Amino acid sequence: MRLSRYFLPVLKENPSEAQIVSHRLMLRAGMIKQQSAGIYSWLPLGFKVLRKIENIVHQEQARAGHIPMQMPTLQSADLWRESGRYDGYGEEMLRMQDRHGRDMLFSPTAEELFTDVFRAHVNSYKDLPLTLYQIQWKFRDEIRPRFGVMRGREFYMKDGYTFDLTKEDALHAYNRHLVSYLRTYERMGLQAIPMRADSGPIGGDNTHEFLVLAETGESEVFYDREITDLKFGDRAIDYDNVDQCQAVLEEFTSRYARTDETHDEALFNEVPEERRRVARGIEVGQIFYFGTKYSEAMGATVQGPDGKPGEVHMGSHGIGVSRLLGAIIEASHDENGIIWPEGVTPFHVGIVNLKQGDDEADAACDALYQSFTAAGLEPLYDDRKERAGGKFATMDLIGLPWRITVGPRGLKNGVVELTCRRTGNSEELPPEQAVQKIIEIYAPHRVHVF
Ligand code: P5A
Repeated sequence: MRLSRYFLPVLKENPSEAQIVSHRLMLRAGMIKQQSAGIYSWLPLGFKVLRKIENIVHQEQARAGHIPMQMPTLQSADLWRESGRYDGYGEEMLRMQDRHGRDMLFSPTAEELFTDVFRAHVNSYKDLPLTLYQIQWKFRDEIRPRFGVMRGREFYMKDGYTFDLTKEDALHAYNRHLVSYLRTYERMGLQAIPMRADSGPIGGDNTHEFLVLAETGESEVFYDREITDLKFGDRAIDYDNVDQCQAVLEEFTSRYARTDETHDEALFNEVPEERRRVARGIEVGQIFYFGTKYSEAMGATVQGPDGKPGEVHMGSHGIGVSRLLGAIIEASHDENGIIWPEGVTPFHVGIVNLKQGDDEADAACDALYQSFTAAGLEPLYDDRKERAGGKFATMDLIGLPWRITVGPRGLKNGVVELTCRRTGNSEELPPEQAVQKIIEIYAPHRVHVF
């Protein structure tokens, strides 16, 4: 993309309504525009990162054997009356009526809808286990929407639903989700710690939240510092292997880590004092096992091996896809702007032409642009007739991890400058070598687009 032709409405001034750095930077970098409280338009740069995050989620779900589909955002209230949640859900549910006076709602979550599809089409235990999921807009009429996309009213969520014949199988599905989520967040450059939590209106006793440590997080968290040394890394996991998934669960959840909702001071005090940490965290996901709560209320059964109707054990598993943009920026920025991890960056590399209009500089930038495009990478080429300082400031603000600076002086010596956004380190090297280096850096981050 050439910046002169892109739509990147960056703001020079700090927007006064933004209280935290991620919200401020998303507005300044022209990623989102507020339309009403907690409701945002996703401008091209923000939309691009949202898609990158979404694609990583899809890819890791596919690896775990989970099946994507799409549900409507508007639902009939009758389904929620069946589960008993219509009256109980409260003010957060946006309710409306259609022209016939029928009660409708904008989905805040979709346990009822998935259970309805299941009961309509799945009859036999032979069709289990089954995990269906979607990535779809949700609406919760939060009393205090704030911090930009962190606590929106309309937000984008991955929500998955597991259907199993026994509690044991359902707990394997739970573990499988935990493992796949660890991997998902790490690919986005995040450390998200699974913590024992409270299940709220979703229900059930088994639940973990995934928290990214950040001073601006809304949850208070208590944990054993040793947890932060754990890395999922590039392990090969067979997601159908019960023991393997169980082992990862135990590794990542055996140390003390709880949100304030479930915090137990006496248990916490058993952790050696020098390892005890009290901090704040951003909840980027939550997994639940709630047994037969919805299947029973809504009459979803399958025929068991003995020919009799058998119960269906369920869980649901969520990732805050739009919230993740805020969480990533909170975890990765400096005073000049965002620093995108390679896995989610909107463009792979920025090209800054120091002397637009100079034949040699223009030709060198065009050649770099072609090389990246041919290699399947997306460069953002700042081809505007602007002073260098302004171009650097824009690149730093929007946070591309790598920048190539091209100017007549370097070209005389056959070199361009390659700069790392995170460290600020630069090196001079021939253009072909710069291209090669960038290609290698991104090799582990290629995202197959669904
Ligand atoms: C799990 C999937 C559920 O709704 N039902 C389907 C279960 N869980 S949850 O914890 O309530 O939500 C899942 C994740 O969505 C994000 N989230 C939000 N993001 C932005 N703005 C909001 N108002 C908001 N509410 C929830 C969180 O990341 C949460 O973990």
